[in-house]
Amino acid sequence: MSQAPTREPVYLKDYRPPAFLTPEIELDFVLEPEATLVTSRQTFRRNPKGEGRELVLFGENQDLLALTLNGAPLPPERWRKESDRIVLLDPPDEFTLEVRSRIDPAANTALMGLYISNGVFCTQCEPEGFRRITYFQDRPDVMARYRVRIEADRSACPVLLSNGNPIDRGDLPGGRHWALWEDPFPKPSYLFALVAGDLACLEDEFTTRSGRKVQLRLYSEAANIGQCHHALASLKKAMKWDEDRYGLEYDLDLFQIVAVNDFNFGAMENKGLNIFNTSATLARADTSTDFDFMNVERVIAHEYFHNWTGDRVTCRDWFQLTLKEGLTVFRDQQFSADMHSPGVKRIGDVVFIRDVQFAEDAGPLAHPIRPDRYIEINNFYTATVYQKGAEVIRMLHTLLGEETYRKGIDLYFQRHDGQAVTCEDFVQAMADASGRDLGQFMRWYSQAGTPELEVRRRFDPDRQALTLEIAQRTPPTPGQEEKLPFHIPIRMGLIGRDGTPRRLQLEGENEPKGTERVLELTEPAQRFTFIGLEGGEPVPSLLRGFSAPVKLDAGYSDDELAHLMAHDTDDFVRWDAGQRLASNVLLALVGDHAAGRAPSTLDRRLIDAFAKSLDRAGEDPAFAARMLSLPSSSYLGQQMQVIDVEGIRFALDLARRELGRSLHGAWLAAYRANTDEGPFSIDTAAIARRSLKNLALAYLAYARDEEGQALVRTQYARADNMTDCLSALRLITETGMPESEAALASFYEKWEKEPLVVNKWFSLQAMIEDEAAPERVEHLMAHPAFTWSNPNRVRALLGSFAMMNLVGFHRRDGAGYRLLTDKVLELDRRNPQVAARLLSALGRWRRFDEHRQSLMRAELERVVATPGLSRDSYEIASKSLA
Ligand code: 0A1
Ligand code: ZN
Repeated sequence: MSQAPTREPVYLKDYRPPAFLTPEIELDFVLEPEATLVTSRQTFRRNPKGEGRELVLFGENQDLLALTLNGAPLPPERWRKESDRIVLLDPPDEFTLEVRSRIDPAANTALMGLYISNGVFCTQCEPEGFRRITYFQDRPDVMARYRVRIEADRSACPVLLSNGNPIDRGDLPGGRHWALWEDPFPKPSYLFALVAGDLACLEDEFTTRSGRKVQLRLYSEAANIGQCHHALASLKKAMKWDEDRYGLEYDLDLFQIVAVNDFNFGAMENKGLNIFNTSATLARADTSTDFDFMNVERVIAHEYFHNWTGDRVTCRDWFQLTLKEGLTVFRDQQFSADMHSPGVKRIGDVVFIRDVQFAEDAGPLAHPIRPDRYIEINNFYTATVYQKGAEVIRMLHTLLGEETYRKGIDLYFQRHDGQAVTCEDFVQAMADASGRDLGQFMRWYSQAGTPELEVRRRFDPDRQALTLEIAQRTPPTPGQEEKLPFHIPIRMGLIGRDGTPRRLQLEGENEPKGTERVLELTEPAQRFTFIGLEGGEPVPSLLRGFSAPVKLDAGYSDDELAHLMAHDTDDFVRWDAGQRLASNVLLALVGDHAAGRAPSTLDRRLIDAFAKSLDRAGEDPAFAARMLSLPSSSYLGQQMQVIDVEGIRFALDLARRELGRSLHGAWLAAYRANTDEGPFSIDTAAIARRSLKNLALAYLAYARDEEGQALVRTQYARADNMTDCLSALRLITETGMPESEAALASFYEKWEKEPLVVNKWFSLQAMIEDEAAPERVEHLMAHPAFTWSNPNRVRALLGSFAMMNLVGFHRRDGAGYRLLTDKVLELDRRNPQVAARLLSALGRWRRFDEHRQSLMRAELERVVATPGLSRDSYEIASKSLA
């Protein structure tokens, strides 16, 4: 029953309250893979705030079997059916509607609504999947109490789950059984969930701070249950942390998590029944990297935190998505910082913002954290809405301070618990709690683009005064030519010539106040003069902790960068100074390459800076690993007018090789000093040592050094954990060591029964940056283990290739672009959400040279011209071309 999707945008300004409220819904499922019967019984009450006489109920991908109002069939003149909805014409003010329909979960390849993953029935309803289950208003401001009866075959589906509390269960003739669930909390339909299948369970218990016992249950296929302990332990940490840091307690007696193989995103916060991608749940030393362990902990926490920021207080409409996502990402960032190293965590988050979100903000798909229009809301689960949204909450936290921020949060829950609200409601609570005017701050919600700050400095030795003149400017984004100035917090300090922090006294102040403060920029340009600076001109340390998502140009000299790297007290600023130094050197190399000069040596300044960081590596190995990592090709590309694919490759290759060679002894020492002999440990310190050890190994391998290669070989052969094993395998293949093929083959053979490890195997090959990449990726698509039905696998192969293989994807003949487009068009018919996401790799075409531009544009035009294209892919491709 596919219907031509409408491509008309939906606008924030058109928001109207729902015509009816739905206080209660009863759902009855008779589960069969190909023909599941769904009966819904909804009570309706006219909304005093609503308008119009019609009631619109959305429904897609289902056969409508019967419709009764207050028990009687609806006469034809009282309703009409359209392709994606039914419209009741002037229904009574109060009534009960019963809808019977039939759906086909086995045919649901889009993984929205009710579908089957490896024999397990499961649901995904955010944002608009519930309408694929039954006819419903299906908008987040319609909140109902759910009562759900599930009936299924007892042997195929011994486990029957839904939100809330189990009420009753029983057996039926013919080998069937049923269960009844009730969720006491009214919720929007996007938080509904159902799971039925043959699942194993890990159980635990958490006692809340008020002494209530909460049952914790984590379900997965039996074969995976041994890899679920880390997730369960992480859940308990998250529950405790939310009590300690936010005063928020879990509110039901049962919390359930189910891991499934096939899932479009990482996980979903359905009330009391989170559904997770196995990739964000399973973790065991031999199969998972340290990154995976941290990621599981983070995602488990994120979904758990949604119980308050998302479920108890939800979004009025989908434009407000960042209300729950920005805030919940900020909360999970705070959590990870508290669990591990705050500085290193912050640097990781900044790398993501700069590599991914800044790129999004600079391209055709740029949008504010609260968009004001969309064609397909699924396309707005973006780095902007999530991660930039989190930066906006972080700025509020910086402006208000921890204590006042907490008052604002408390006030927000006091006012809005049980409601569906807007971003204004959130910021208003912060404003009221702090007494601050946050009117200008709201521009962060409506203006897209990354502000650029330029800092001019003047030191007056006679007055011992340093003046910083800071100007802000935000480049135009689609549909927003002119931007108004933002309210930007700049956390800063001044580092003296002797390396110590100066006390800060602004002109007009009577005395210095501390060594760190937050400057507030609200005008297009502002001047700040610091006085009383004995001992000469200090180096300003600006944007500490990356206090705002902006680009900052302070005109630092190389000496000043070295000074900040050595002496600043802020991890982000120290690291960023190193990144600036490295960028300067790398961009100069790209320039040389473009001018036909191909230097064979590396600027001494970079080598010296690395030598110093290596010297201090013992102080904090995880931080050192960050200091010793070069800027990414995405970050370098953003700093060029035209992204020079070959130039970036050349510069990074040369820098890695030369850093490896000239610091050989130091790398070797770092490798040895950070190799743990005893049993594997996943604690923060052990992860830190592994990160530095494997980075050292990489530089040794890049140097094509005999001794280094021998170490790589040995590590691959002996590794007792996936971090070490995969690092070695990556280096073997990346540097083209002779055993490359054999190593890949042995890895596959060893891990072919572990889908998540097989994904790593696909991804690693897709990311090898050589000319043969397009053919290799195409060849791998014919591998028996490749399948289009599993989003993780598709992302591992095609996603890694399109997003993380600069040289391969952008091969001059356009083979990479063609391959991506061919496959995305096939995938679009099966899973539009995943297809559209992959397509965004073509979106940045304007940043490349003319030859590549025309090849990329041609592929986007081919996409737009494809008959039957999904709304998801249409929106991405057409906006990319605009
Ligand atoms: N709310 C989830 C994200 C999510 C969105 C859509 C999904 O299916 C299409 C699944 C998950 C989160 O923030 O984790
Ligand atoms: Zn979320």
